[in-house]
Amino acid sequence: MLIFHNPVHEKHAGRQEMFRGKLVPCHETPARLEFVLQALHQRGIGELRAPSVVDLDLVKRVHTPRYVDFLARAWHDWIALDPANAALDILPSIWPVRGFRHDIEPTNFAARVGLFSFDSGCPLTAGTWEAATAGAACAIDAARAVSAVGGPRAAMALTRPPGHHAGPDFFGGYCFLNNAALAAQALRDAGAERVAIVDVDYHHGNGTQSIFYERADVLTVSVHGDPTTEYPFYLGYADERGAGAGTGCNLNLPLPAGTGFAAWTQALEQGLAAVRAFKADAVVIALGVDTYEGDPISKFRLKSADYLRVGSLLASLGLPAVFTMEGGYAVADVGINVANVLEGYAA
Ligand code: Q9C
Ligand code: ZN
Repeated sequence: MLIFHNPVHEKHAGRQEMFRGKLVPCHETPARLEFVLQALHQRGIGELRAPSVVDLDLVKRVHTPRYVDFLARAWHDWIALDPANAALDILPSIWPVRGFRHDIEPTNFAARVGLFSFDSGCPLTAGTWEAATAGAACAIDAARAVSAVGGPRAAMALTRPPGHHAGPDFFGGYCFLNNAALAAQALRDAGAERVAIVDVDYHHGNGTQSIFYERADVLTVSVHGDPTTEYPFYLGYADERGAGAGTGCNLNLPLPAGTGFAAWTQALEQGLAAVRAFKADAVVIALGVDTYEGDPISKFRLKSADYLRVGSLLASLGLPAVFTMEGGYAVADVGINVANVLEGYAA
């Protein structure tokens, strides 16, 4: 598999996230990706490639231009408030909930951060823009590679920060730019008429769902922890089927906390059947391995060996595929679990 890895991912390194009234160390750390690179190297899986320069025009068709402009300038604006802010990360503290205006972009910095975010667990840091745009480039390059005549059948964007919680105009859930959505759009632009996104991260891919909710050309499928009890709580229910032209083009398969591999596999098979029925020309896999039994913030019970089977199930679609790296926080085991998916996929 061709693997576009983000060579500047470590420039995004959040220090702390809000949890139960105090700031705690971030779960989404640079070490996660280093463990994946190490496992792939050890097992001789994949061919590594650095990304090209990001296509910002494409990014601004998936996200709103004003959100992209906000992200690009956020750190500069933060330092302009007070040079001492360089020692701190940006965390939102105020949000425009129901009834507030979203059409006006305030000049106040905290107000702008809140307008473009949805939780206080996702620090924006000095290197976030550089890392997120290089990751977006990995996703776009992976999509263009599998679309090229004579290109590989599958490619991966091995990057962080992850992307699937980032919506049209907001960050959150450790995500800033939606790499899976960017890959899907790049596949569409390269000629695929219908693209499916299969999100196997533990958490519902709310950002991806929102980006494509009213579109008939991209099917979004997500297997995830029931939002009644699991993050992101406010989206990801089974009755969300898409809207307008996109009605019927979103499938949520929520499962209760505690779900093991047998029941999880049944849900995935249902999702893959929907992809087949949609007659997708290409697929994007939003690959989170926080479904792992050892994950510190998630509650499914997949074992490392199960990920080999996850890979072979995904391969059974027989479609050109782009993988994006999403969650997985049992840091030392993220590498083996991702490598198992790719090995199972290749076999
Ligand atoms: N104390 C992804 O997996 N907060 N994002 C959890 C735990 C948000 C996960 C709080 C979890 C987001 C890409
Ligand atoms: Zn997750």
